[in-house]
Amino acid sequence: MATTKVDPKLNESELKTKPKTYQGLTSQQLIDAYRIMFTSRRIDDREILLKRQQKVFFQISGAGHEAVGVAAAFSLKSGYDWFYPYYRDRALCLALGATPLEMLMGAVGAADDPCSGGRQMPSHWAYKRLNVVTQSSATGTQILHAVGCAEAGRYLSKHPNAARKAEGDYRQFKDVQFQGDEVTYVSLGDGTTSEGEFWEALNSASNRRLPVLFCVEDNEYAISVPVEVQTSGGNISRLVSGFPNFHFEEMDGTDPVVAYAALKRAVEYCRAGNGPAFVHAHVIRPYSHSLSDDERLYRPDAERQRDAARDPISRLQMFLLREGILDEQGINKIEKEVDEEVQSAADRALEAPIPQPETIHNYVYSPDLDPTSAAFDRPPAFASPEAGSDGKRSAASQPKTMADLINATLRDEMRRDERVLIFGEDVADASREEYLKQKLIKGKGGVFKLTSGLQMEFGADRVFNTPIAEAAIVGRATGMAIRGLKPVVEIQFFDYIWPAMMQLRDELPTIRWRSNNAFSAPVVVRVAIGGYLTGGAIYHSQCGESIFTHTPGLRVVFPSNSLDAAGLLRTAIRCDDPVLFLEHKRLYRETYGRSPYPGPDFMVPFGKAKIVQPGTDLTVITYGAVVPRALQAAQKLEREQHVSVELLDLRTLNPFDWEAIAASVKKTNRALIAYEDSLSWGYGAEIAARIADQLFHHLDAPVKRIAATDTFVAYQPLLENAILPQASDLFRAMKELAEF
Ligand SMILES: Cc1ncc(C[n+]2csc(CCOP(=O)(O)OP(=O)(O)O)c2C)c(N)n1
Ligand SMILES: [Mg+2]
Repeated sequence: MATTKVDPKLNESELKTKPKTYQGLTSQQLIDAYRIMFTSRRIDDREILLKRQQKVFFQISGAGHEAVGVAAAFSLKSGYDWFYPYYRDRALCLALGATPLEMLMGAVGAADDPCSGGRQMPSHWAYKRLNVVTQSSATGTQILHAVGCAEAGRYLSKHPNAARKAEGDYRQFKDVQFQGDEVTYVSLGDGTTSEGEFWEALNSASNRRLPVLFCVEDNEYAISVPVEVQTSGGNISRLVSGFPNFHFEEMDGTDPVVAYAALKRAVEYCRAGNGPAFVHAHVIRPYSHSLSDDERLYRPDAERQRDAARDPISRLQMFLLREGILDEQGINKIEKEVDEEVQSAADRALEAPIPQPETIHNYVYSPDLDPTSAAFDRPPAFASPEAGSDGKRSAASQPKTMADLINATLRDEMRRDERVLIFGEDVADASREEYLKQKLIKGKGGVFKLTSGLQMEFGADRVFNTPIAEAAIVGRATGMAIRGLKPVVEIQFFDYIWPAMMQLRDELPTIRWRSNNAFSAPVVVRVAIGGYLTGGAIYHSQCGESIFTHTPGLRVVFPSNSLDAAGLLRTAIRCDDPVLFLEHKRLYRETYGRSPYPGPDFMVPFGKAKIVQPGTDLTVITYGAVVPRALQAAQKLEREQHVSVELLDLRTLNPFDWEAIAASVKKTNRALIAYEDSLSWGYGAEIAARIADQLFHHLDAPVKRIAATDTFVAYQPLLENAILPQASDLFRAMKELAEF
């Protein structure tokens, strides 16, 4: 282990008074380090015992990773810096201030487990008071959150007013704190460096010079797969060495003194604002991957013994003895105290109350702010249509497209709330701002121009382009929202949302539930969706909303007209839940459903359908671009057959307005669900099932669905027409149902 060289200029008396340090660590800190590392190992051992006794249900150990964890905690500031540790970081969390009791409460799944209240596996750390942020089991997703976290810290330093609390929207429930020189720590294993999100995170942190400290804890295995299979050439440091603006360290992570020296340099670099740091710590994994794994199946004894010789606990013990910092008695005393503490923590954890089954629904959504409530029901305030002195109607009173009103709503909300940020692909007016300043160009502002002019008004801090990296767009937004910002990000086409699927399924909607309400991430994700474009073809026409309505925790909105788009987008931005805001491309500039500007406070609550047309003979339940087509069909049916159709536009898909559906079906006794996505397993299936289940006695006919064919959407317009539901298809289906 490394020791500090004595400064030759010190005279003898100074030498006597100046205590010896080890790369800046005092003897006392090394004793503390030993206590923490030993505690960490003992908790692992205790959990393993409890697992064998079937008193805990899973175990993931931090064994072999203790030294680097303690070194990281000693070089950073608990509750000041931000931490995205992975599951092996038990020692880091103990060193930051988590207690053995808290950890063992996680192992037994106790109600008071601060990480998740018994919802997540043990070792999924989350300690709000320490700025340790909730993590999932998905390898690598946390790295993008860490980037977003660092971006939030920087943004708040430049826009301190954004941190102010405000009444009446999500800000009331979202405390913001930041330090000018905070560092964000994120750790991961060697195998996790193979994830694309790791590279997306490095690229953004590098390019934006963010104070993120990436710590790779390389134990040479990812379950059974050795590092040379994961990483070309077997060394991740070599692969990342070309990223600009980084500080790099590679060291023996089983030696706390060596690890501390490296981490201290890395932290100093980040804290000074120079950019990110990459610390590559070589560690060992003396226990198998988890208790579900037996490493003897793929690692020979000799290799395991080689690792054991580097065990950080015994190495530090030897070091303390050799340096005369502790004698055997001192070591024994610490170990005895730790054993007693862990024993008593285990006893207490085993007696701790477990969560009640009826609490399972808590915190899927915000308990504080209900977007279906009257607080989100605000009438429009249209400008007076009276002619001005020039005889023309005022511009604001002219009917506006959905594109216009979405743009206006974004502008209003950015003016009102400095926490709102917009980013995505092509959303800025121009990344090369000087062109705008010199008035050489007009600016783009989105491939559909929905964000046009926003960068010019609010600056590149608040509206900016990102790399083509959808996971990074959603992952960074999640990290920012956890810190209290309100990212309103754009996915350019629904067809390209899939790289972000892990973030949209396993992260964003789970943050609140899995942390038992300790953290939340109310991001708005705007997505251009849908077909009927004539030429959009398979990769510019997809729907697929039911995949997201099938995800608890995510609000899904799908407006059919300008006014609803404005009112629902405002609700999405002001509410306290993550929202997927689906904007139909075909409707962006449609003549149907235009509306004058409804003012800066107009809101439509979620979960309230609109009766587009009242009727008595059958109910059509639909949304999005099928609404105008269904209306056309219904009007024709009324004209030609005198069939009176009640047309419901759901407007929001999760939550959806079951009361409106039930009231209508009870009146008409016939239901048709019409949607643009392919038929099978689509959004209509759930509604049809509920009607069959709960309204069976009110039905005079089978519940019908009309939707796209179970194919993709083709380019040739004749094929597209055959694939997507047309007004003529809707007419036929309504007529058949009415005649049943
Ligand atoms: C995205 C994802 N894929 C697969 C898994 C299953 N899994 C859990 S841990 C792990 C290995 C991780 O290895 P490494 O990053 O080296 O960390 P270590 O466990 O060795 O510390 C795998 C494949 C997962 N949790 N997430
Ligand atoms: Mg590993």
